[in-house]
Amino acid sequence: MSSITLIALPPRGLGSGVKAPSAALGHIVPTLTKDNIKAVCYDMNIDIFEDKGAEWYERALTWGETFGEVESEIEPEFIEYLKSYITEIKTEWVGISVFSVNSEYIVPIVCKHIRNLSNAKIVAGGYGCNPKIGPKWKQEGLIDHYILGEGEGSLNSLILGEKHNSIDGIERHEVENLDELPIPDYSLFVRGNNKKRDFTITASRGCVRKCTFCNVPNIFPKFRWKKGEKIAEEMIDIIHKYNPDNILFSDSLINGNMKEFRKWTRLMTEYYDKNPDVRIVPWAAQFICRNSNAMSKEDFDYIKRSGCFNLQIGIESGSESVREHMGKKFNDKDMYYTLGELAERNIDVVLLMIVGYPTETEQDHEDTVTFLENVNDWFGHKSKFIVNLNVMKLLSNTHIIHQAELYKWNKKQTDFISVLGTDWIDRKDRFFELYELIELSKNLIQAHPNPEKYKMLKKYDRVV
Ligand code: B12
Ligand code: SF4
Repeated sequence: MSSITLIALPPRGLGSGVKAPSAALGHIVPTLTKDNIKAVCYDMNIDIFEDKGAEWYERALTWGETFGEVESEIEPEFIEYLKSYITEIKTEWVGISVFSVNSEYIVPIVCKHIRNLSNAKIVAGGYGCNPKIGPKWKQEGLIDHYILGEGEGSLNSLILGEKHNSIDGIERHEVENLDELPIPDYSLFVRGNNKKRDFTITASRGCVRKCTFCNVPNIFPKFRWKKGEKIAEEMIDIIHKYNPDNILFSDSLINGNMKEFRKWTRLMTEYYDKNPDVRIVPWAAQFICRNSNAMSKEDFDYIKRSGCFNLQIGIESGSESVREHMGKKFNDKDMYYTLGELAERNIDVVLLMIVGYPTETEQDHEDTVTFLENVNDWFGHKSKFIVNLNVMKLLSNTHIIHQAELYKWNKKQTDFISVLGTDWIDRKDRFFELYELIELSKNLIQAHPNPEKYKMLKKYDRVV
């Protein structure tokens, strides 16, 4: 029987990053078991957090994120920890799950440790493994193979010796029909990470929007979704198996496909109504504002009754014109309608905000200030509003970076000069705007940036 040890690398971040076991492993495992491939799983995030505590985890996070430049004294301690954490490899394969670019620094350290322990073949995958870094790791002998895109099916092919375009190539694998995927399995973590936790469900992959600043349309070119019945089935399965604290959706937008969203929120409401002994498990997800024709008040009732407690909404800016340029496709009226309906039902909202979008004028910035200063009063203090402020960054695989005729930027991608906005929106100004917003939104709960970490990263001149 073929076998693989799957390791989810840090850092994934505090909060859900250390509370919910790796969704990647949870999703890949049952497809492997279906092919009779035995899997053993490690989630380094949860385990480090439990073994070393929150403060150490956060310092290690900064060490990884800054590629060893800040908190560098953590490195020997991390290596020591790794030696006591993974002491033997009994499988013929090791799969490392590289959650994001921020895990790049950890990959060589973990791979060298595995090479010292065994002759297992190593394969890397996950969003932190891209067409540039995968071949580099392979060439350096750190890994034997890399797989781009989704691991369901592609990893089976590698282990079973079958050809697959996503192995050691440039093509990303995307599962065509999400309804054919087995129910996620979180039972194979060596440290029993399946107890008293949050669990992730993926109801769709990709996105129905194509916002100019976002890399999702490029990462997942095709929007794919599961049927409402399948989503409800997965939720009920997770509730019965693990009695989770919360269910988290990994979707870009949980209400991307309204038809299926409506279906599963109704099915879950009916399920709870019919089974009054079952605890209603709170769920959270990313969400988009829609108008009242697309989402009725009844839809909001089912959102609440199916257990929703928190929605993260990419409001991005208080200015309608900035949002329009971004391609968010909702106006102020839709936004007030959505936030109002959520407030009526006491559902908490994380406001994801971008500071210094290239077309942002001073007036646009003022609109954001007004929004953040008043949002609690406007909606009667019924929902908790949590603000997540980020400085605009130009990501490489986005629509906006290709609009060279509109924007000029210097060699540092994070510095750009807008010819559409007021005068300049350079890096310093954007930071100034960020500080101002942090100050002015003190009436709100601040999710990001964490002031202490922000100081550290500022020192390093790197912005998250
Ligand atoms: C939920 C989420 C989070 C949660 C994670 C909670 C948790 N417990 O896992 C939180 C909020 C903590 C988080 C944090 C961050 N995130 Co995030 N996150 C997501 C999100 C929305 C879903 C991830 C998920 O669960 N997907 C579902 C699972 C099933 O998919 P998966 O993990 O990608 O795994 C699949 C494949 O990647 C592959 N795969 C994975 N591992 C392996 C291993 C092998 C061997 C193989 C073959 C295949 C394989 O197969 C899996 C199954 O299909 C994605 C966007 C998205 N929609 O996917 C962004 C995303 C992964 N995050 C991203 C980023 C950048 C971050 C942060 C760095 C943000 C930041 N600046 O702080 C941090 C990371 C921590 C840090 N500070 O360093 C980027 C990564 C891009 C990149 N190229 O690196 C994404 C893609 C968002 C984006 N559009 O840019 N995130
Ligand atoms: S910002 Fe959100 S809504 Fe827009 S494309 Fe990205 S994931 Fe979709």
